[in-house]
Amino acid sequence: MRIFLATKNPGKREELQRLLGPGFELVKIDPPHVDEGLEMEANARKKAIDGYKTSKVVSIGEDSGLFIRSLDGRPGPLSSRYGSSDSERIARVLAELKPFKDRSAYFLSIIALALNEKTIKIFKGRVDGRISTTPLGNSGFGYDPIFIPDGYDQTFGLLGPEVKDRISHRAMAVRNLKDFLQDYRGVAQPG
Ligand code: ITT
Repeated sequence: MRIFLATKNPGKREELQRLLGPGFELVKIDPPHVDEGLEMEANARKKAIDGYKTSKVVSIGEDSGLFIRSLDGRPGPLSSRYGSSDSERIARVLAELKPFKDRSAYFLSIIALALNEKTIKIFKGRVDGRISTTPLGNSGFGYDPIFIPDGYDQTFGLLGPEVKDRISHRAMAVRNLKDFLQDYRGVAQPG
């Protein structure tokens, strides 16, 4: 099954393709400029609908972010805009978090699936953890070098895709999406 994905983030595309597996061909298109606000579900919807309008094929959009308790949920919906590069964003988070003892945080992923311009389904996933004191590991993207998921003592950057693809926010959202698509395909293409 071919699905279009409107994203400018290659790390996100790579992960989504891996998680969807070989039964799905994820075609990346550059999103027309989407004005992202603080409402993550609305952002995901906009990206999915833009993808559908461009491709006229079932499309997904994802909005995700890192929420840190001691920073009142920042960077949250602003995760991709918290600095001009991953290393700048990581440095800012570590600097802001320095005075705090509580380093707990979670990643949230919201995937919107546009079956057409009007029919949009939403799938969510979350993984809890904490922020490390220094960046470690190069695997993944974004804040992976500073996020230690609950139950582990290493960052996603060190744990790599085998672990991340089992427990991440995106893995959880994609599992729900795949369940839906399997049923949807069964109904749309009987036999
Ligand atoms: P598109 O909107 O074009 O898809 P984006 O990178 O701007 O790409 P978001 O608006 O959803 O995507 O921002 C998500 C940001 O949250 C992302 O850029 C990372 O900084 C961070 N993030 C999300 N999921 C992550 C993950 O699995 N590992 C590390 N960082 C993640």
